[in-house]
Amino acid sequence: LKKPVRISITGAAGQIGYNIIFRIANGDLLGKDQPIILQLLEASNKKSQKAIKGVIMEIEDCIFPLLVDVSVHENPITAFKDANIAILIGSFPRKSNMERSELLAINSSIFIEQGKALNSVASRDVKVLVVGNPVNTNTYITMKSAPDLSYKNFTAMLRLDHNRAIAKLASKLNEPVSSIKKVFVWGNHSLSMYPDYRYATVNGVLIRDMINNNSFWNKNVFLPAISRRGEEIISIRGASSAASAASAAIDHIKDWIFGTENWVTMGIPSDGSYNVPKDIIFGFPVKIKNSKYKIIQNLEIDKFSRKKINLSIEELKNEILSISHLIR
Ligand code: NAX
Repeated sequence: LKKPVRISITGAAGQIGYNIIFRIANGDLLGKDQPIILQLLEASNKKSQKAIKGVIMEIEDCIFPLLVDVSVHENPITAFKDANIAILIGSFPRKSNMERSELLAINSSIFIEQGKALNSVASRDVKVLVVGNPVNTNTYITMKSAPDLSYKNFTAMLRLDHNRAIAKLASKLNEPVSSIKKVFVWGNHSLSMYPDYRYATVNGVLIRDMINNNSFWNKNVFLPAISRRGEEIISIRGASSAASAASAAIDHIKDWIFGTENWVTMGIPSDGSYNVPKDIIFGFPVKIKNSKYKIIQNLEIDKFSRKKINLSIEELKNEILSISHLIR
C-alpha cells in the first residue's frame, strides 16, 4: 500500500473548502490508489471551529476508503506538520468600505504566520497553493516568510482564470473544451489580468486566424468577460465561485504533481522572464515535468501585450510596497 500523503487545507469550513475536501477525499486529486490524511485549519473563533466540526461529521459519513485520518486545527503549526501539500484558502474577506491596502495588511498577518509555520514544520518539498485573495501578494508574503523553503514550493491560483478563458473560447467557437490548447493568463488575479489567446489553437488551428484577428472582440468582449467573470457569478448566484474554484485548485495541483505537456497558467515567483521583476508572483504559461514547472519562453510580446503585462506588474509592485514594511 502507498504511504499516505498529508494535505493541509486552510479555510476548510468555507465555501471552497466545503467543495474541495470531498473531491480530494474521493481521490479526484491523487488518484484512487493513494491514501490521504487531511489536516484542516480553521480560524480560532467559536463559529468557525463549530462549523468545521460539522464538516468533519459529513466527511465521516462519506466513508471515503482513501481517507486514513482527518484532523481539525486552529494553529498552523500543528495543521502544517509534515504537510506534503498545503492549500491556503482561508483569508480575511474584503468588507465594502475597505481599502485594498487595509485588506492587504490584515491578510499579511495571516500569511506571515502561515509562511513561518510552513517553514518550520512542513515537508521540505511541500507544494503550496495559495487561493485566498489578494492571491498573488498573499503568496509572496507566505514565500518570503518561509526562508528555509525553496521559492519553487510556492504558487498562486490563476487556474480558474485560465479555465474561464478556455470555456469562453470553446463556447465562442462551439468546440469541445478539450480541443483548445495554449491559452493562458498573465499577471495578477485582479481586473488587470491578461488572458492571452494569441498562440491558442483549436485542433491545431490558430484561434486568432479563425476569428480574423478580431482585436475588437479581444479588447471589448473576451478580456472583460474573463476578468469580470467572478463578479458576474456573484451577481447571478448570490455567492462567489466555489465549486469552480475548488475544481481549478485540483487541476493546478494535479498538473504540478503529475506533469502536463499542455500549457497551463500558474502564479509563480518570477525569474525575470518577460521583464517581470524577480520574485513577484505572476501568472505565467508553464509546462510541467517531474513536478517541476518551466515557463514557456520566447513568446512575442507585442505593444498591446506589453502594456497589459506592465499594468499587472505595476499593480503588484504597489501591493508589495504597501506590505513590505510588515515582512522585513
Ligand atoms: P469563505 O468566506 O466561504 O471561507 C473562508 C474560510 O476561511 C472561512 O471559513 C473562514 O473562517 C476561514 N478563515 C479565515 N481566516 C482564517 C485563518 N487565519 N486560518 C484559517 N482559516 C481562516 O470564502 P471562500 O468563498 O471559500 O473563498 C476563500 C478565498 O478564496 C477568498 O479569499 C476568495 O476571495 C478567494 N478566491 C480566490 C480565487 C482565485 O482564483 N484565486 C477564486 C475564488 C475565490 O474568490
